[in-house]
Amino acid sequence: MNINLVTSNQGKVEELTSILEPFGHNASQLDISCPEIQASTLEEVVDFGLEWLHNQGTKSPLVIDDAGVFVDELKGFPGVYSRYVYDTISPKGLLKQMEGIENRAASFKCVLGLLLEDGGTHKFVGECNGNIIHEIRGDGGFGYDPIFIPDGSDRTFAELLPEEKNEISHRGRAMKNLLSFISEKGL
Ligand code: ITT
Repeated sequence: MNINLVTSNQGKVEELTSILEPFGHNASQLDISCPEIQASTLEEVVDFGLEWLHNQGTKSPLVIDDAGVFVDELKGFPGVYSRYVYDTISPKGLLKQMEGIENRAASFKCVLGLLLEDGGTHKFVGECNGNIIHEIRGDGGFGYDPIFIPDGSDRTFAELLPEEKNEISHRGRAMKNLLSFISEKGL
């Protein structure tokens, strides 16, 4: 299948492409920023984005990806505001907000939205639990990767090889669900 990845985020494009290609799918980026509504869940953002793209007549099949990091002690913040927090205070600023917080538990969540040529829409979710560390570590990945250690690892997402991150990440897990769906449907 030829899939359009509708995102402005290069890090997402690299990860999604490297997961799709071994399964024989071609992926190309459509650098369109969907208007993002103020919503309390990633799912609502994805539903709105899919409807908007469908109404615009954007070439399908296409995939959108909304993701964020949810810190337990901050009641899930930055969560749906992850992009805004990244652009304003950056991961360093988030570490500053977390000074003195002992419970560092956090999770990444990714919701993928799929719009098919017949107008059908589907969502796929993946999560990854772990901890926010106290400093920036590693050069790989993007976004908050240098401050997050997934459960079961002693390295941050930014210290893992891309294929190691994909194996356990929120996005990798959501993509596994999407790939099972398209293979079951014979797409
Ligand atoms: P698009 O909406 O154009 O796809 P975006 O960067 O605005 O790109 P999001 O709204 O999903 O994407 O923003 C979520 C932010 O969370 C993103 O900018 C990153 O800083 C961060 N993020 C998302 N996935 C991540 C990952 O796998 N590792 C680290 N940080 C991630």
